[in-house]
Amino acid sequence: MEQRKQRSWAEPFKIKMVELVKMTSYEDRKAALEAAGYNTFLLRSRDVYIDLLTDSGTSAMSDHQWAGMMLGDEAYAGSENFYHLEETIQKYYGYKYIVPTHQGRAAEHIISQIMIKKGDVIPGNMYFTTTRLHQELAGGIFIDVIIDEAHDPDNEHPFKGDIDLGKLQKVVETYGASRIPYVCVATAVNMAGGQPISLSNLKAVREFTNLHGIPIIHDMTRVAENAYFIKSREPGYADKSISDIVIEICSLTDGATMSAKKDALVNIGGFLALNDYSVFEKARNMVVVYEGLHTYGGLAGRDMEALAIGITESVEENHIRARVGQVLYLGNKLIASGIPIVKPIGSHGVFLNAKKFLPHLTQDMYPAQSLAAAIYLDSGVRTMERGIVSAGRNKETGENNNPNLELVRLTIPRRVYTQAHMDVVAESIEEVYSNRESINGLKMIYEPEYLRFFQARFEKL
Ligand code: PM9
Repeated sequence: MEQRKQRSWAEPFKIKMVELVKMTSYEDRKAALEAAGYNTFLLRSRDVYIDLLTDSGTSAMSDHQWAGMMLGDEAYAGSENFYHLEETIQKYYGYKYIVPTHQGRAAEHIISQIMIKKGDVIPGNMYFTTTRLHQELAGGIFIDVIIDEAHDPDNEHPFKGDIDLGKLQKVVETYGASRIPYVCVATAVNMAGGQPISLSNLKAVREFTNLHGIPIIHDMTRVAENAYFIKSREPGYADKSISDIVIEICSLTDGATMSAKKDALVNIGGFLALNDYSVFEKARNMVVVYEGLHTYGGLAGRDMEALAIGITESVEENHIRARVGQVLYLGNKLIASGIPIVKPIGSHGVFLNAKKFLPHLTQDMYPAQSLAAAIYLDSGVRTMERGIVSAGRNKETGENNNPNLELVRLTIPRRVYTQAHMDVVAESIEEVYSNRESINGLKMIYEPEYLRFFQARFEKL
């Protein structure tokens, strides 16, 4: 039989409206960076050329989603869009009860306050900044039970989001099941580099937690992207649809927090999804204190409509293949140029290994923060630090957490940039890499109490 040549792929959409971007001069960028205290979160977006800060709330909505915005039912109570959203979440994710929230951290706040009491411990597959903070604010302590491979940027384990059952067992033995309100399982583990958890591991975690009567709360922010990796890497799933894999993942958990600003293709939105009616009842009561009535939870009716449509689009095979495909395209380009990145390439961005990129800087010189600043200075490409600054301080000792992963995240917004943009980004990283010895470290001169990476300021050493 004739062997068919591997064909090129293209973005599975046509562009109907464009937003012009501005190119800036080196002098403009130097001034903007100084004014921002070398923190890319403090740059104004008008000073940014290609914005790879985050994939959160930065997606381009489809024409269907925009049409849905016109169907907004802005009734204070009982909005039609809430019921559409509820049905969609039940259909695509399988959870029974839904509490809408304005974004993911609001759902994390509610579930943490309801389920965690002082002295509890919450095992999870690597920390996430806002998730851990809400667990701590509720009196709990997060314990990392991800497999060791996840902390090694060069380890090519296909499922670096997996939980180490030995570590989980040890947490149960040390603290007792009664002090573990739930295990927090993230799909497409963000801080590990967008690394997936396998279904076989999740099933084993489910069996183990069932034995001890411990619930699983799923951070499902990037569940469809995780499903893509299961389909392409896990034996037995190649012929399953993304939608079926997503449902299977969710069915192994008891509830979920969702930042819909990622997978679900909206600019704002989130929810808490639960199967336990008594927890749902408490959450539905709490949402009216912090967010808004339980049928809008801090969202406009039109936002809920766009979200319901976004969920259906997020599990379409063509969409998810191209979405993750674009990340792989950029990652493979950088690997070909010898740039040190986290491997395997993850779901929502390419993560530069700043320790290897800038071996002359020690971690207390903030190599990832310095590298993100240097990339911006070179080309106006905005990226994000995911290292010692993001890791914050130990809740008990006040000491800096020193994560093994000192990374710069090149996060790809969904349906926003083309492959040509990726080529420009790769060229900038290559240029910065060739001049890497000239990059100096930074000193932190302002540190806010919570989530310091958002607002900290730095000075050149
Ligand atoms: N993630 C991100 O850029 C935005 C805030 S941190 C820079 O990656 C997970 C896995 C996330 C996440 C946000 C949240 C919080 C929870 N879990 O930002 O509150 O990646 O909607 O969600 C960001 P919200």
